Amino acid sequence: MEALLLIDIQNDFIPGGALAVPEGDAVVPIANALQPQFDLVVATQDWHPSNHKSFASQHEGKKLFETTQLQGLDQVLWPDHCVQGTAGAEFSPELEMSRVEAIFRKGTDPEIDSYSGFYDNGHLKSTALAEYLRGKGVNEVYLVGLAADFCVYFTALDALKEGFPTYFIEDATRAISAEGFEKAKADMIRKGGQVIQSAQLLS
Ligand code: VGL
Ligand code: ZN
Repeated sequence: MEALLLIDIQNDFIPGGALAVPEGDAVVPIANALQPQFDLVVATQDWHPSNHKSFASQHEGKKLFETTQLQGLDQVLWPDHCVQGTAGAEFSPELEMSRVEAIFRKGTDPEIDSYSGFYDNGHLKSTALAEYLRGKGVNEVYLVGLAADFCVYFTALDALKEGFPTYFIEDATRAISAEGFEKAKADMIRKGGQVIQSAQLLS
């Protein structure tokens, strides 16, 4: 049983959005084309309250993209993004949603960020995505979406920790930073993740 996880394919991560990932829109047609190849399709949704502490706007005197400490963890301060109920938090209107069986929301606790679809950044609270996937009989996880160097990367690391063979579909992701992505990719491979291209699945 193979699951495709659509990570944070939301308007705010697409050009024109509040935290636009360069070429983020390019992942949508690939994510759509891949879906029929999978037994199960699940999406994650970054879903922050407007006072989320990952927002630079919540820290007086701090600049966008500066790193600070939150709950004892390094925290990049982002522009306000994916605020609950706003258009920016919605999935891309071009994303096929008819086969998405479940949506896992994350980042709802204002005190801690949550890049992975499985846990918050401190691994304090689970979304139960791992249990859901096991309950569905999933034994391989494939990842697409945004951003390659943050939420897709951290979701991949947790999928590996949870024991799922994990495939990162590189051309169906885009990164915030090219440099950050190279490090993330090397780390993921070192930890047993497989980096593949969508063409290996589409034929
Ligand atoms: C993300 C930064 C902040 C992501 C979410 O989806 O990669 N990045 N929140
Ligand atoms: Zn976020």
